[in-house]
Amino acid sequence: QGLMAGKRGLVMGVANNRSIAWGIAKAIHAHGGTVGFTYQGDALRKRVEPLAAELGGLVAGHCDVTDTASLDACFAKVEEEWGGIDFLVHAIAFSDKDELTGRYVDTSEQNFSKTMLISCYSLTAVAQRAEKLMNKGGSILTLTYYGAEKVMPHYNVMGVAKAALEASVRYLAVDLGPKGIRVNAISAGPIKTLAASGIGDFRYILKWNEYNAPLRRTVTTDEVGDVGLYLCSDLSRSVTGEIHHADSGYHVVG
Ligand code: 0WD
Repeated sequence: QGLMAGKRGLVMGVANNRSIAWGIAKAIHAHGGTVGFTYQGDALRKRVEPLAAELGGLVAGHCDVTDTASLDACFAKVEEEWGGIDFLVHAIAFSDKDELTGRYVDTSEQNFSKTMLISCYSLTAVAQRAEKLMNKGGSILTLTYYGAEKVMPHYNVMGVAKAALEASVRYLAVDLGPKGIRVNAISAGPIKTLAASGIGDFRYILKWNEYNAPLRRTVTTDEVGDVGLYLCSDLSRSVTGEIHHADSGYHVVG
């Protein structure tokens, strides 16, 4: 029973119970969907396994998107267990925190490449693999931030990577559309997660959003989870290539 009844999919990017990916996984599960999880390395395995168990989900294994073998292994596991998937959530990003402060102009080539690989290219890498498992169509969802559209203090190279990620959403939507596979992004307002704690002056950004967003508050992972539920479900069956803001409306004033 429910909006996601009979639907199965992979949620990548749960680090702990404050992760946006976890908010989305909970919402999908609450509406009858079955969720598979990947974790990055042994340290996160200890956090992700109990969370997956809480939702009766599948643990697809270790996946570091910079390691093709681990990516292939996770998708192989999912294919073996389920045959196919209906949705895939990509909630993965990384940049050296020394470069998430100060000036963008000082970005190193090495961190630029690494940030682009993990935060942007990885969506395409997972889409290639998801396409093979979405024979009945499906929904691919990623997470982006307003720093892709406007310069936000300290977001720097991550803003450039998110701009490329948003462009990737549009190109992937066109390529995969004929197969009934939709590709969208949620542009989430700032939330205090592990990844966000690497961004300089993050508390100030939260306050700024709280004072200036039309709804006069920040957003929660559960709220972003509900938007994720909509984009993964058939309710959004006519929506693809979209960057959907879930930010208390901040983007209309920021
Ligand atoms: O304010 C925020 N928190 C916002 C986050 C606002 C708007 C967008 N986002 C985005 C992030 O950029 C990211 O794409 O949402 C996505 C999820 O981020 P999150 O929920 O804020 O952060 P977190 O709970 O830390 O999850 C991100 C995870 C990693 O966690 P850590 O903190 O350990 O780096 O991405 C995963 C990892 O689990 N990750 C990787 N997964 C596979 N391979 C890799 C990798 N190489 N690198 C990071």
